[in-house]
Amino acid sequence: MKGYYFITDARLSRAGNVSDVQAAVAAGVRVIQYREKAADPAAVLAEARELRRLCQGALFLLNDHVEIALAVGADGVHIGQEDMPLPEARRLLGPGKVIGVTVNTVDQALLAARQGADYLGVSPIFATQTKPDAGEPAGLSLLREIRRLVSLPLIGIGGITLENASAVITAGADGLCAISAVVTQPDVAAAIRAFQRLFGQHGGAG
Ligand code: TZP
Ligand code: MG
Repeated sequence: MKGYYFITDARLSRAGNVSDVQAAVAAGVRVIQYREKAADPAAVLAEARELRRLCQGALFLLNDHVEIALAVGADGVHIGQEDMPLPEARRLLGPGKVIGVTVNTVDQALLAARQGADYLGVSPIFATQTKPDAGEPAGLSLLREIRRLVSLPLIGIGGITLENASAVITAGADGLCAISAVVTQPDVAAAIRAFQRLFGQHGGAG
């Protein structure tokens, strides 16, 4: 979970999810999350199958859709506070799959850790327009506090740019995701590599 964590956003993307995921794989990203809020389940299933195929060598996670994750053989899911509860998702997916949980408070982080989350998305660190219902920016203090109490990998998300990303890492994030700062760029792989360099991570050759 260390380094740059990629999440698709077809609405903001210049080149589309397939191209963006190819760029992320080429850049050596280790975790790729397919997040699609607008399409119907049949379309999500079809695209998930295609993206799954592209993600050899990287973990492929489904946002929200536990049943689609199972259907396409994804490596796991990422769920929020209003999604299927973690114990239920774990029961369906089994112990071998990755389950990440979005948390907005220390209490949510402690509960998710107790319930067996594999990593936490701490959100939103800064103000974001990408997820209108993300809630009030938590700032770096929430990340620091969760870091103090929880040993799981922490992924910072929300309003992260190249300018503020180092502060997120210093506050205790193992990884981070920046959506708009990456998928709106003409060269997605180059944008990802710029974030990876902040971790001293070296991307692939493509
Ligand atoms: N979850 C919490 S904030 C967010 C998600 C999916 C959106 C992050 O997008 P951006 O463009 O990096 O602020
Ligand atoms: Mg969700």
